[in-house]
Amino acid sequence: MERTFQFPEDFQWGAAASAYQIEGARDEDGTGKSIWDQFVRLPDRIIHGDTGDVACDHYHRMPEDVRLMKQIGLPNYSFTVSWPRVLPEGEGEVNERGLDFYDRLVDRLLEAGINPKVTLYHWDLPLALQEKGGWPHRDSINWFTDYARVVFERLSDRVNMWATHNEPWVAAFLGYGQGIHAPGVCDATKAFQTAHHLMMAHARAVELFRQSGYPGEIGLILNLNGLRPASDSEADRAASQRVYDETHSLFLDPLYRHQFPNEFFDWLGPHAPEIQPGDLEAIAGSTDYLGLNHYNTDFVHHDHFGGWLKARLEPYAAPGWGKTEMGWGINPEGLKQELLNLKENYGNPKVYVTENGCAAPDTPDENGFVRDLDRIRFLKAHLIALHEALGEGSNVHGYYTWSVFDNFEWERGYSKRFGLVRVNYQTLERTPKLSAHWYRNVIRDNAVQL
Ligand code: GCO
Repeated sequence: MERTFQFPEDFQWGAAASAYQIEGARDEDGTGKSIWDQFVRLPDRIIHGDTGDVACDHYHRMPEDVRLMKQIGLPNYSFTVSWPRVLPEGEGEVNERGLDFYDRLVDRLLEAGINPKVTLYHWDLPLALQEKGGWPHRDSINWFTDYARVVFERLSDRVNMWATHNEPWVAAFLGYGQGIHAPGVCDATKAFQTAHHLMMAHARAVELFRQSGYPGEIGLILNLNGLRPASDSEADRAASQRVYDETHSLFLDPLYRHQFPNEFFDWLGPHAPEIQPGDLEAIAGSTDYLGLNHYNTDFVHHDHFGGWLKARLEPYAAPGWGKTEMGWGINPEGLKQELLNLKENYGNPKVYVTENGCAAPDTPDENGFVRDLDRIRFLKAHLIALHEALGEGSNVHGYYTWSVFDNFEWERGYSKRFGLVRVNYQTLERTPKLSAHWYRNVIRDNAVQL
């Protein structure tokens, strides 16, 4: 018998993408270089040597892409602004042609009846600022706040939903810790300092937003994936707590508990970030909502040779599920657990699921059409898990799937596809997949059918 999972009347549906992953046009209209423009040119960092130079060519095809978003029925679209397109040197002179692109994008979206949601930072730090020390430098807080002011002033008359950062954990620990993302630095201490400066930059930008009286709400987007100790051993449980502290506590504790994870900092010893007087007060309460990105769950093993956390992750797939094309364990219950964890341990803040989706094999037919039943199964199961969390009191108000289009998947280049819409990277032709048609019906009905 078919079951219907009906969502609340004002539930927010949408899809997300990010500037470096879809725009291309990295040398046009006065845009500056980002740390990703440099990183992708280092040998062996990106599969197949792919770059974001062209990506989906969204910069030139934006009107067509907005029409496509309307066609697939998106009421909301979450995009990010490329900092170096707006401030080529990261600070100082504004590149009006770069800012004009986002101005036109917002107008096109509103004309199409689509609400724009703007994230200021999705990892593309201007290279000029990295050369001045980057996020490990305390000045990064002011650089970001000045950049935020430029974008607020241009778009805040039409944009009412903002986020400061997408996934500060990734920007800090993959960019400055593990070195598998730009700028490719491998330094745990710099990574923890970066995470703190990202939180301070978030807080100062929110302070500016609120003091300026801009309309709407502003939040922070965190990747909060599921963690399970690999065994009941004290060593595995302690390792799982350390991974939880780096990926969750480091960000959630100062925001919602008005404290830093001090025991974790003590364990980290020399890697712990330098905190200045007033920093905690600045971060505490500095968000109107939390954006929750969730993809997968991992087992956590203690591993004496497992990097600075002395831990090793192993994908966990729930019974009846396997792994996605990214090798990530599929566990829809993990999304419900993350939502209920926020409810039970962090004061049940307002939450939007700002990213959820999967990389799938996506074999096209002769017309480029992809019958992605596996992606539909993934999305449906996660929406049902979200619905269950709602029923248990989660303060979740929306869901954005990742992603609108297939796009540049960072160190994996174009080898992994997450989109509702297939992009043929030779012709740049866009073809909505079966999941786009399915998602349009979910949005129309504000419900999921099982
Ligand atoms: C992230 C990023 C996206 C990724 C997506 C798939 O969450 O890592 O926001 O840029 O492309 O999550 O990995």
